[in-house]
Amino acid sequence: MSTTKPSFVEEESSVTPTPTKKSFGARLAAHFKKWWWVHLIIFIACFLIILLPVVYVAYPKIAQDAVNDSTLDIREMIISDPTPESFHLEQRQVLGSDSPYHPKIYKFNSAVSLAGADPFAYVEVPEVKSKDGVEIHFEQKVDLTDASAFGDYTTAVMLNEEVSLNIYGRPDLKQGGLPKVTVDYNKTVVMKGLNQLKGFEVAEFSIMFPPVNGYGMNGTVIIPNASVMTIPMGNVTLKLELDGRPVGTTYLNNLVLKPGNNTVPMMGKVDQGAIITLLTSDTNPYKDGVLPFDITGTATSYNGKELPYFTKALAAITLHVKLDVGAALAKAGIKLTL
Ligand SMILES: *[C@@H]1O[C@H](CO)[C@@H](O)[C@H](O)[C@H]1NC(C)=O
Ligand SMILES: *[C@@H]1O[C@H](CO)[C@@H](O)[C@H](O)[C@H]1NC(C)=O
Ligand SMILES: *[C@@H]1O[C@H](CO)[C@@H](O)[C@H](O)[C@H]1NC(C)=O
Ligand SMILES: *[C@@H]1O[C@H](CO)[C@@H](O)[C@H](O)[C@H]1NC(C)=O
Ligand SMILES: *[C@@H]1O[C@H](CO)[C@@H](O)[C@H](O)[C@H]1NC(C)=O
Ligand SMILES: CC(=O)N[C@H]1CO[C@H](CO)[C@@H](O)[C@@H]1O
Repeated sequence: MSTTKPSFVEEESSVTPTPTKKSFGARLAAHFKKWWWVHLIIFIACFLIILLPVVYVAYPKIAQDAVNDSTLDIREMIISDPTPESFHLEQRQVLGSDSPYHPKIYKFNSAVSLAGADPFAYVEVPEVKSKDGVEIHFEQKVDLTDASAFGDYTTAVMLNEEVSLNIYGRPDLKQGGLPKVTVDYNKTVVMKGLNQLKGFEVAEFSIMFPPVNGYGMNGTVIIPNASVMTIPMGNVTLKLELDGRPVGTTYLNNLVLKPGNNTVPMMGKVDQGAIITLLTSDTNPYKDGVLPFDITGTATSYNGKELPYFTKALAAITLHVKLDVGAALAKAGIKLTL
């Protein structure tokens, strides 16, 4: 065959098979020459039969498995500029994955909800290369699609030590040269809540007698925030009760709860007459001058607008503090004989 001229071979295979006996190799070559397209089709078919299930069945399943097994750890969630219908959100989260694949997850719209409840907003998660430890940081304006569901979420955050936040979406994912597949992203992230502001205390307080601009009390409160959330509560109004009877109102202005202990100035309008009358009455049960107050949030306002979802959360808890009113009155120049 190596000695035959190409022009002759061409003629031989297309016109008349020569009776001359040829070597096995030559016959094989001739066979392929003639039937190459059949072999090509068989080869492609085999290739596809093996490849297609890998690409269209196994690969999406592997991709989905990897997404299912990945974890999400929200490290920082900063809410700012709240209005009754929206807020600005800055979030920092870290992806955990022990998958050997590092697909690209395209940006996707995710529904965010208190686990098991209806979504309260949609958040766009940016494109990320899925790799263990990769940080996802984004900032955006979030419109509340269900402000009442958000109120349920903020209330759950206020009441509980831990809160489950669900993030659901259907991102496209791409691994190397393989085609894009759409996967289900359904993660429930457990976050620390405010745990009823456990550890709340009045660090110091003074009584102004007579009241200054209507305020008869001021002081400093410490509000612990065990969560990773920064929450702008705005101007907070709290009612003060003694033995179930209202005795005043306190105000925490421009309150922003940050992770850690928040030291916040407090002003109060207190019914000083009623308190002094109680302390000096024969039936005064608080001989040491220390009064147990109950504090409950009644309103939050930000830029003049009521924020129902924060008010609801604040109204869900009652804080108990014991204040040495006798000593504070003495400091203000009022000596009572208890
Ligand atoms: C991924 O998790 C969902 C439930 O969240 C489950 O329905 C699905 O079968 C899982 N997929 C794979 C490939 O494991
Ligand atoms: C996400 O997973 C949870 C728990 O497996 C399930 O109850 C919920 O229906 C899923 N969400 C969606 C939108 O499929
Ligand atoms: C409270 O008011 C008094 C008198 O005006 C002032 O001396 C004191 O510094 C104030 N305390 C706080 C914590 O603001
Ligand atoms: C917050 O205050 C509490 C009680 O005063 C204290 O035990 C805790 O260590 C403080 N936490 C931080 C982060 O400063
Ligand atoms: C709180 O009230 C003060 C005084 O009315 C106002 O200047 C301030 O802007 C309010 N803060 C917020 C966050 O709305
Ligand atoms: C009192 C309390 O729970 N403080 C926590 C507030 O948040 C910071 C940061 O998340 C924690 O380190 C504190 O322990």
